[in-house]
Amino acid sequence: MERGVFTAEEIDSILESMEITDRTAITRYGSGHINDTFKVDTRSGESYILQRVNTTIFDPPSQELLKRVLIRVTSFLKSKGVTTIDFIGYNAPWRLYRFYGGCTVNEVVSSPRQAYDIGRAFAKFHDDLSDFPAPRLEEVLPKFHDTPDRIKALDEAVRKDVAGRASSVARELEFVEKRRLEAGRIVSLMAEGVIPERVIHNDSKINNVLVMPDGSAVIIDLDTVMPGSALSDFGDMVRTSTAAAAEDEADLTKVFSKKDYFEALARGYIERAAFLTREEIDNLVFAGRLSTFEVGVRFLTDYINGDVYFHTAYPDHNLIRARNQFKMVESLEENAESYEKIVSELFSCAPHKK
Ligand code: ADP
Ligand code: GN1
Ligand code: MG
Repeated sequence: MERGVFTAEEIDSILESMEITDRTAITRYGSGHINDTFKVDTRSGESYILQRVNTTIFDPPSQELLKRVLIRVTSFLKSKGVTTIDFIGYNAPWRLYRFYGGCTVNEVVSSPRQAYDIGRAFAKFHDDLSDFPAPRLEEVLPKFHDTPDRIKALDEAVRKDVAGRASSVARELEFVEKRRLEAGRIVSLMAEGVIPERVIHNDSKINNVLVMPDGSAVIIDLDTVMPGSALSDFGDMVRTSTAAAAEDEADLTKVFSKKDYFEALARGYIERAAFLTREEIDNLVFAGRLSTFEVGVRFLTDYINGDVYFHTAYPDHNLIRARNQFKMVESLEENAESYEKIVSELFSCAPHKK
């Protein structure tokens, strides 16, 4: 999907409706795949993030629901003293919030220490939300991590083949076919009540974490905070924070999961996530493969559908991403045994329920 095109006049009128009348510069910002994000500088020296939520993914009723959910979640986090997104204006689909200057956003991890910090930050996020009050948080995007449902969407895309691309991805479809059966493991364990439901982020990739100048982490992009399994978040951390290269690296020899990053990530997460159950711990390594596979399936589906969901910068971008993710899955499969060993060693010295 192309990024949205907006004139300076359109953006200024949105800003005026949010009482910002002294802007000096508007710059496209970040590399998110979904929303249109701008940094706004003002004469007063204050900077803001202005964001237009994707209206294809969030239709008008979901926009209103999303706003209510975000206000519930951020108010709850703020009541606990957690630094979070601070909405200054919210005129759906547009919203404005404080720009955290001086922070760093990484696309790939470049040291085990960074991976450790990411693991710890999301464990704290889960812990902070562990006593989220009733009623159950509404699901703005239902079945978000229902992997079999994502495969069903792929099957549907192949059947319709609207962009005439299905025949060119036979190898990738075969890769999916071989893993179809195990894709339902986490949703089934949740349905059976073996894996608990928690309030989770659902999009715990590395560039949704701002690293503040004092080294602390602020978790952003809360549009997908919904009930789900902590395993989905841990899985997406493994996908993005143990990867040696970015998710759209085309040279597949550079794409693999790094064992020292995994060790650090898992250590950071497990040390802080004292709430984890035995069943969750037992599925952490599997979750890494599953989340990576799921995102690969989604990129492939979008490629076949003619690039209607994720922002793309060139025609084969989604295909390059899908191949990259499947290479990463292979690497995680190869490392499975050693990663299981790391988790069981970490678990044996951690203060969890046994
Ligand atoms: P998307 O849903 O499109 O991924 P995000 O909310 O993640 O949108 O924002 C896109 C990028 O903008 C982030 O990866 C980050 O680089 C930057 N960003 C978002 N919010 C802030 C903020 N409050 N301060 C500084 N940078 C931010
Ligand atoms: C999207 O918005 P962003 O870029 O943080 C997507 C995630 C995918 C991710 C893959 C709402 O995340 O689910 O895992 O791309 N977000 C949505 O990089 O679909
Ligand atoms: Mg994002």
